Amino acid sequence: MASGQKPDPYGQPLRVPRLEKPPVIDGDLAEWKYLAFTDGLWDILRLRQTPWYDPAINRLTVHGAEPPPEEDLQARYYTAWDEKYLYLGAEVRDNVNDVTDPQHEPKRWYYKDAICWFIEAPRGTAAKKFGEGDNAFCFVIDATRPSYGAWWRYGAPGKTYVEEPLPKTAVAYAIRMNPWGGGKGDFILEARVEMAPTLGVSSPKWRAPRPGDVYGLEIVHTDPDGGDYGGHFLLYGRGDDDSTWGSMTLTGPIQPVERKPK
Ligand SMILES: [Ca+2]
Ligand SMILES: [Ca+2]
Ligand SMILES: [Ca+2]
Repeated sequence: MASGQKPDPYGQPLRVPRLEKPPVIDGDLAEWKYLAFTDGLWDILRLRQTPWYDPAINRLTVHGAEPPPEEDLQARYYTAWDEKYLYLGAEVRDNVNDVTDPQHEPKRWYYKDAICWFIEAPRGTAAKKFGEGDNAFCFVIDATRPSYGAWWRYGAPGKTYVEEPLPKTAVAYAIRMNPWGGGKGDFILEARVEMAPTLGVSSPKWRAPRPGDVYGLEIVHTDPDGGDYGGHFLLYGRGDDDSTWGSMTLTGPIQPVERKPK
């Protein structure tokens, strides 16, 4: 553990590589997915085996005729960085795209299909809930790209739970629906978020990123599929308390997995 930081709650450091070439944000992850941090395919059955799993939070919902749980939601998530940006991606199979919310408010991404990266930068000493240094970068999987489609929840010195759209100049994202032709709820999300105008606003302790810097990371993926509040995957964390978030280390570039000739 680096000094002056909360311990890694799971003893499982998440090593997030730097990209040498900036991706094109077009809804196709091919140019960087093998150079990013990913730990493969997630579904509810795998989540159930993790140390942060809580059946009251990590769950899927049934609204009548539903496919088996592994077909309700399965996803691969990708995370990387460079000098200026965090790069965030996901390839998802979802049985229903649901972005309507009976009590819609712009900040209610969690009542819609959405993927959020919760980032604490730098990883601090005290447990907080969206205080200084805590950020959530949230993408509603609505192909019409509404004004609340890219959302930023954050804390700052003296402020908690600030809710606003990600500044337009700080974010680029693309959503491609039904990318494999196998399901209308399936999608690819590709995004980049500029760090200085987001992480730099949230904490005066943030500095331009370097290999070895440690951030907190949790990924939250909501999947209501009809009705109000619904399915919810949490990776590397147990909710808004940043002491439950995984420990993410920025590393130098990696090479794709090599497949050996026979
Ligand atoms: Ca791309
Ligand atoms: Ca689903
Ligand atoms: Ca869904």
